[in-house]
Amino acid sequence: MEFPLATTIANRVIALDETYSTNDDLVELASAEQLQEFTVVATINQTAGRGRLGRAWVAPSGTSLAASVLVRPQDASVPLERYGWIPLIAGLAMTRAVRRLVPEHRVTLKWPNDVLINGLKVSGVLSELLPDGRSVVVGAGLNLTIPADALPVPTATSLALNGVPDAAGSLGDLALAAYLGELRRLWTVFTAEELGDAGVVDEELGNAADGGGIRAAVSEACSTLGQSVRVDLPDGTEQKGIAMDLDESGRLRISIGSNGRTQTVAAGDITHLRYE
Ligand code: BT5
Repeated sequence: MEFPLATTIANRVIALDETYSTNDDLVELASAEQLQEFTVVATINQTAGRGRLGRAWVAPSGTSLAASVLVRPQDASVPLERYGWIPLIAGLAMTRAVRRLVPEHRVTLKWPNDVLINGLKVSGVLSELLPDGRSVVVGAGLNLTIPADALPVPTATSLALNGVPDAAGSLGDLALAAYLGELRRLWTVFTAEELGDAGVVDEELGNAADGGGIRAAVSEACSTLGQSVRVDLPDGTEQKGIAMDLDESGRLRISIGSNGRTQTVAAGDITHLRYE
């Protein structure tokens, strides 16, 4: 499918009829040629989508948007320790885009990268740093029209299942345009925060020079905070506690037990324990 609306927001949209993984495509392209920031690879037929930690992102052909966006944090002097915000910013952009499409439902961000409608996953984000260390490919999957009997896992949902019509097959373009619009806006604020640029004022996020705008906005959308959670850590161990807040790098701080001990988690899988 073509993405005429999204093309007005990105610097370039490479629309593919079908591909294995839009992240792989963009990583390969960006390694081969000099691409502008906000170059996008998008399709609604992704056949070998990747999730985090070697997992798969699965959707029947033509029912889910896969989009990867190139950003260059280093061009804006974003230090490496702040790169943790990038998937969170993408998740927040998707949360806002989905909220606009389903205003009557509860849309939240589950740390670090899932967008949930009423607790069910409609979108996931996978960010990958390019070998040059300068660029990041931010990939997002968004379930558009997957019917109930074709959901890949029982914890998934789609926009259509929440009442969003796919008028003339344009939902993918509409959703991508909404997402890219939010992502560009948040990116401008994020990079201005890094530069301490007092000239950038966002109507919702306030003055970038005050700092904390992105952290406050992500925290507001993040339904993990305040919850009793179990964290499955990449080393195979687990930790239970209360998710308290996000630190200056976007890591999740968890309070454990009653003696005020905290643990900071940079990567891991969170289970909101009330869903168990
Ligand atoms: C993610 O990983 O959620 C990141 C998914 C990123 C996909 C995009 S699509 C464009 C770009 N190109 C790629 O190749 N990837 C990116 P993770 O947090 O690891 O979640 C994966 C888990 O979500 C799976 O193990 C399933 O349990 C579940 N899952 C798989 N497909 C799903 C779907 N369509 N909807 C909801 N949940 C799904």
